[in-house]
Amino acid sequence: MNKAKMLRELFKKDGVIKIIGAHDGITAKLVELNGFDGVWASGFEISASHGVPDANILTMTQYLEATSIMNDAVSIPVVADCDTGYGNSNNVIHMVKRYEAAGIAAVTIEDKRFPKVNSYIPGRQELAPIAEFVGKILAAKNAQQTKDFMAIARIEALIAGWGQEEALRRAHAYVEAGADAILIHSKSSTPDEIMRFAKAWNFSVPLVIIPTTYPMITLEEINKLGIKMVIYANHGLRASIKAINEVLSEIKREERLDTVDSRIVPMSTVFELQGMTKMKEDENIYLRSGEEPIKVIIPAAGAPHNQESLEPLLQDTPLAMLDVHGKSLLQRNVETLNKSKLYDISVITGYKKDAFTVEGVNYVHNSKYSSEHILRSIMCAEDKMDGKTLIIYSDILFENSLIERLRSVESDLVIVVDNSFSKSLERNKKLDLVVTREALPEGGRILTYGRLYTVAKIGSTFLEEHRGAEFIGITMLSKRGVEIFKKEYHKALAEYGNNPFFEAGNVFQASLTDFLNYLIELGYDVKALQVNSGWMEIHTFDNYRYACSTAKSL
Ligand code: SPV
Ligand code: MG
Repeated sequence: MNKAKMLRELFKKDGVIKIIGAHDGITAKLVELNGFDGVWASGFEISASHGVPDANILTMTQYLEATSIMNDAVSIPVVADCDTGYGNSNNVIHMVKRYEAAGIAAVTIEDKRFPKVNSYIPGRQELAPIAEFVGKILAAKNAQQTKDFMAIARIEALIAGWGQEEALRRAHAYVEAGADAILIHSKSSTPDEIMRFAKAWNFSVPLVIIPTTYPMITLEEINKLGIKMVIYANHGLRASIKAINEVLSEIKREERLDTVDSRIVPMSTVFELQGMTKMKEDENIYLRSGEEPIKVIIPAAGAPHNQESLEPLLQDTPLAMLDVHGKSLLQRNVETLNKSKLYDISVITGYKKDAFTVEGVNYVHNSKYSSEHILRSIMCAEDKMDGKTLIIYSDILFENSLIERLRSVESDLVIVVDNSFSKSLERNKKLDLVVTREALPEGGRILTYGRLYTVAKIGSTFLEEHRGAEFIGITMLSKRGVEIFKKEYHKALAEYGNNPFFEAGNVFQASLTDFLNYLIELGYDVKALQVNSGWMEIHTFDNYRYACSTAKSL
């Protein structure tokens, strides 16, 4: 339904139509979100938002542009304050064509002389002769192209001090000329003169009021007077000026930002109002590049476990949210992934889930994190795995060069391994060891040319002399790899259930490495990409200190 029709329907329904002033897209959205029936595209607000008086200083095009921005931002009707119609009847004809074409539901024109001045400004409030204004209404009604578009005639006789009789005389003439509603304006500090006018009103044409100076009038009283529409003209603008002023003066005074935090909305609220969520959804569908999209899953659910020296730091914080020189581990990894244009990142939370504050990722909660392990956490994001997927442990830091190397790999199931781990062993940690069928090149300097090695076995309990490398916690699954992963996972669940599953007590407690072993035993080809730098784990306090000092020196 077009918006003019929507407004007409509102006029047909019982009760008072409530519209409120706005001047830009975001205030218009707030009007809609707060449940008002429509937006009042206030000339006073639009002028003020340009920093100029409400006295036809702006041109019609400027008012129309602001009004269209509001109209485009909302799905409710917009009633445009068109002052005197921006000139004589010729200007009114042009104005109606332009506003109607822009999808505005209704225009109001007031019976003052162009250029007008805001009704609350004492002094010059010059009324147009009745005949002149009747001509404008005729011009407006004749210019409109669709039947539902409304022209509301605004009477300024009470504002100009010409009294009730003149107001009623004008109102009758404007109804005769075809006005769709009569806006009777008053600057009295009580509703008395409006009440008198409304009580004397015996036409079926609806009445509209703007109770700015008699704010004590209730909606119920308005309804009882038979007034059909109320315009709360400018409260949004005035609220925002007060709020902005207070916050700005405090920032100036305090010379810092955090003291005003509780009085401002988070950025996320602005993003939401701007329609960022919808834009992101659209991007997922329409924004395409030649590259295959890659999903990222970061299981970060686990509570501290076997990390004695770090545990005091992990009382209230999951490891992924540990601060590494001013940014959490997760924030750093998300930025690294973003650098490689990977934005579809799902983080599985569990332990201390409320501590996860990194923005720009999807959070999926594994409520059974205390009895389940990484494999189950990964599968909490199963529905996200619908194409090439990277699984990255949350307790490592890595450079995006690793991601770039993985991106060019053509295999279905690939893990990243490092065999420069004699130092890691000294770090007293249970490693995920990897044995490859072919020997990995050894030494500090290696050239692999992206060669992949076949994984024979992976786990932490087999003999060290068999070890070839260490799994660093990054796995890449191709689209087919994802299909294999999901299919075999469900089979494993069905077949093993609560029975021992490789090095784990059962499938629920299985690590990713148990599952990779399972895939290898089933005959799938799991490949290893060898690296010997560009990452580090955070398992001990020493690791953590090293990570902080590295981050500091960057
Ligand atoms: C406006 O909001 O611009 C109005 C209402 O026209 S008033 O300020 O009361 O004139
Ligand atoms: Mg106005």
